Amino acid sequence: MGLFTNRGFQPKRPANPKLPPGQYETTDFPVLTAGPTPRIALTNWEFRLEGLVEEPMKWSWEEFNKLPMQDFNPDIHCVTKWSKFDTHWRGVNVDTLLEHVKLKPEAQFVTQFCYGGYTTNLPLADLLGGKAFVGLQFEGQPLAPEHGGPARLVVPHLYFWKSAKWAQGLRFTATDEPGFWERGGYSMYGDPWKEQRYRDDDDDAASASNIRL
Ligand SMILES: Nc1nc2c(c(=O)[nH]1)N[C@H]1C(S)=C(S)[C@@H](COP(=O)(O)O)O[C@H]1N2
Ligand SMILES: [Mo]
Repeated sequence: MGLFTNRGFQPKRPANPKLPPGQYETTDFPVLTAGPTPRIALTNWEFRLEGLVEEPMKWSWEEFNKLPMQDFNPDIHCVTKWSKFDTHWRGVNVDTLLEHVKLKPEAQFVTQFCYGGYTTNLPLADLLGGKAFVGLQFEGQPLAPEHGGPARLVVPHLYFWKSAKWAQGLRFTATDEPGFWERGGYSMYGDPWKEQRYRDDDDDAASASNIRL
């Protein structure tokens, strides 16, 4: 060892500021699905807003495709620890969908529900303000069935299990109702930057108060 060699002063590769704690970057797009991939005929497809709304709303595939669409280029973070940067999506902002219903004041949480039966929950605020969208295209192509096509939620600021594939609609609720993985012990909120993978990682009161297993 030379006089000036000291392991403690080795220059360290700076952490990637886009990478949440405990994650690694991948360029693949892994498929994570609990169960078989549902096949949905576009003629039967619909997307619904229901629960605590004055009048429920639904769109056929044709109607949904006439809604204003935008491009979104989020980084996505899976709880199984892969993160994928700069993905390219086209879809409908959830704010745009909500222009078509009047929410009841008690509506504070949302359950995303799906063809195939998967559900996932989150606070209403996490779908608002341009933070979430229903994706119809990925990298310039119609969204592949294994990734949730024809349409899926994308809520990139939360772990990716909070982004329901084969989306069928949003149900507005007064309390935070655990969905599929949440009933199995995963976080009610799932903030990758706070590494909220499991229920035990959740902030205290906010997420614990309304749990109904
Ligand atoms: N309907 C449905 N949506 C789902 C899932 C699922 O099993 N069914 N898995 C979730 C999980 S755990 C993850 S990590 C992402 C994976 O999306 P991908 O397969 O497109 O990577 O979808 C989420 N949405
Ligand atoms: Mo996941």
